[in-house]
Amino acid sequence: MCRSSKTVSGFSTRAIHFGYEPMDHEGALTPPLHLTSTFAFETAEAGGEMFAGERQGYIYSRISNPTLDLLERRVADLEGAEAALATASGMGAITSALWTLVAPGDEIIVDKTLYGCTFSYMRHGLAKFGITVTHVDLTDPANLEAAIGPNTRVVYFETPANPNMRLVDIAAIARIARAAGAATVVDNTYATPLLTRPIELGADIVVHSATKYLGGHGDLVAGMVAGSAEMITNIRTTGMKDMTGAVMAPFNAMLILRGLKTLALRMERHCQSAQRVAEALQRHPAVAAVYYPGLPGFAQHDLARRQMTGGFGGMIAFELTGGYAAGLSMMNRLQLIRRAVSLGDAESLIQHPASMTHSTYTQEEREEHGISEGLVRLSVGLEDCDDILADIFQALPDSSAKAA
Ligand code: 4LM
Repeated sequence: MCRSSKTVSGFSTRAIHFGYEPMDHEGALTPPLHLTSTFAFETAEAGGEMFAGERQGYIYSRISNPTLDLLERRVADLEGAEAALATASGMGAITSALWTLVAPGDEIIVDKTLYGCTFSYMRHGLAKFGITVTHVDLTDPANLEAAIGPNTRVVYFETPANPNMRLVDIAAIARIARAAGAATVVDNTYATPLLTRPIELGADIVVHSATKYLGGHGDLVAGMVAGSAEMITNIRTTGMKDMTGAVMAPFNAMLILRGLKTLALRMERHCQSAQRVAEALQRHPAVAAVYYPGLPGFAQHDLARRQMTGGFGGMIAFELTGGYAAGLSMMNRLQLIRRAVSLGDAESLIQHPASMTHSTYTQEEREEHGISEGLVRLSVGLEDCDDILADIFQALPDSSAKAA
């Protein structure tokens, strides 16, 4: 394993240098790509000792790989965690973690609003194996206090939540969960460790779709889990090695290491542009509601200021006065912003959750879980903000209002 580089402190400095010393690798500035499935043992005895956990070393890339190892240590450092695990996708991160943490008869309490496939995994996946999945509105910690019980093993949520931007108070929820002996698992995909570090606020595990901001360039699908060394070892050797097999390819690890180098720069720009776009949308007569944590009128703006210490993010949800039909025709008039799911890319992306990312909910479930049919989700990209605004304004029903 690579020896750590000199003591470094700033977020970007660590995102660029942490855990890698070029002089350990022929002076190569960029960490080598270990494109190998398996590793040779010096002797048969050495191989046996590695399998028995008596000797350090690489065995097989479904367990660990030097390129993934560097990414894992770097993400752990950025999240303020002891350890991390790279996975094939965000869903691979979520499923590997949860299959490890729960067993039949256990309960998992989840927030009302979740990414569509996470919701589907809870409702149709975990539930099928004798795990009780209870949806609780975690925006009010008192609801957790009332719902948590002796069988609750995990409390799981996203903040900001996909797609409606609801926030959950990580510190308050983690305190209640810990007192009841349950682990708090936070999906930090929207915020990234630059904006919010859940583990520092008391959460036990952080999961990511690294497909999004961590990779940042829309060229891969990947996930990460971060937490204590003990938990990550369990998730690696149980949930990932034996249950999901959701291992990240070394080439993707290399692309994410490249993406991380500009994470802070990119997030700063995403946040700045999203704030401007949210403010402009809010002033437009064709817009009925805008959900963005950086708006003073956002219902949980105070929590956002406390918890999203690095900025309010690049994601916006909004509804038009003309509802569903107006939202879809506005999307169809866009010329620069791409109609696509996913988020956190350089390109601005727009999608309609009810018919796309959250079509895994029935209409009744969406209603019950606060995902309105007319909601439109915008991932504000890295293009010039004036161009993003111009595209939105030419597409909105009443284009007489001026862009900011
Ligand atoms: C999307 N999202 O919303 P993989 N957690 C969150 C997510 O938004 C996603 C995942 C996990 C979208 C994908 C199409 C908060 C995904 C799952 O797609 O498995 O890397 O992540 O547009």
